[in-house]
Amino acid sequence: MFKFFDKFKKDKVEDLENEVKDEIKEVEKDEVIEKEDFFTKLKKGLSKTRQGVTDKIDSILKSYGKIDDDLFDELEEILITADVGVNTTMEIIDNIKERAKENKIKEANDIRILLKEEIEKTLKSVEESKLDRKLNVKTSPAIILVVGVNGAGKTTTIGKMAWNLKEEGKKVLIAAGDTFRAAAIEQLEEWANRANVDLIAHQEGSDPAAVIYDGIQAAKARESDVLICDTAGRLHNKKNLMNELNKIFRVVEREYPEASKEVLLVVDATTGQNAILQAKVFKEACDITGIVLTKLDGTAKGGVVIALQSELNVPVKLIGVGEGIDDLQPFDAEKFIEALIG
Ligand SMILES: Nc1nc2c(ncn2[C@@H]2O[C@H](COP(=O)(O)OP(=O)(O)OP(=O)(O)O)[C@@H](O)[C@H]2O)c(=O)[nH]1
Ligand SMILES: [Mg+2]
Repeated sequence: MFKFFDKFKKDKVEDLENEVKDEIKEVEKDEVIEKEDFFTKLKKGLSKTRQGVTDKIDSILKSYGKIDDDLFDELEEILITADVGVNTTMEIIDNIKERAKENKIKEANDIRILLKEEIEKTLKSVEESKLDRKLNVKTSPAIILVVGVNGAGKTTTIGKMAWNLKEEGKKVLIAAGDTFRAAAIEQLEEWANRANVDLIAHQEGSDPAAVIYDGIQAAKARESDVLICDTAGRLHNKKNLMNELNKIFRVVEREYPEASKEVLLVVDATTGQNAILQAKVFKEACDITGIVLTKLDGTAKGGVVIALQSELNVPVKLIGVGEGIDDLQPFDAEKFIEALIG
């Protein structure tokens, strides 16, 4: 009788152990799929730029066979069309020419590797100290101020970022600092619900700095790890924008000096060279610590990330490759080139 019971117990334990092992295998499989998905998503997100850049480069290199000046002119045109920017493009092409001469490269096809290396060099051209593209949220508390012109993708990015940080195990709070219209607050509320994080909001038309003030007090009381603040992009002129942002910054300095600070500028990749101009204006108005480049999935102008990096000396930290909550990725220069040029 006891023997039977012991065997029954042993079988049960073995069954349970096998079940756990199976579950672990499933989880490991999911992780592999997730990792693949990340890169696949990036590749898919960059497909329009790839069609505009890589495919054209491929056909030109094939059609030329040997290197000559016309080939370089055509390469130059492709990069400029992809919004790599005139100055940055010239620099890249000049370097390739020089290296091709030095290394006595004659075959057009051998240019590809030089091009890849030169783009990578440009993407990594920000100061060494700024090459860390991780968000400054390692120590708690942290505050992230999100700025940018209207329609750039600030609110959407905040939703995605809140979700990502929550997935990492952080306690996240959002402050609705864009008080320009009721719809903006509702939109943020929707994202906060989706990401399952709390939101601090006032009524439409109220003082944004007061919302941020309340957000900070709430973050302290609730012991939040990260407070993410939305701001309005719909300001009539540069002076207005600077005044409002400065007021917010003063509140943060005064009320939350212990928090690590990140000021993220959100720019829309589909606006191409305009994104660079915007970034320059904001850089004058405030101390931007990172750039988020959104809507890369909707444009053939993905080359703008290269120009942004070479002209601004501010690291691109995140990229948006779709409208879904999981469509925000950390920017990785090597993976970006791999997805773009292969
Ligand atoms: N395809 C695509 N669409 C995006 C991405 N990021 C944002 N969007 C879309 O861009 C539009 C504007 O985004 P918002 O987040 O509302 O932009 P905002 O900067 O908050 O705009 P305002 O509040 O008007 O200043 C929305 O329709 C978003 O879905 C992205 O990475 N890819
Ligand atoms: Mg918004």
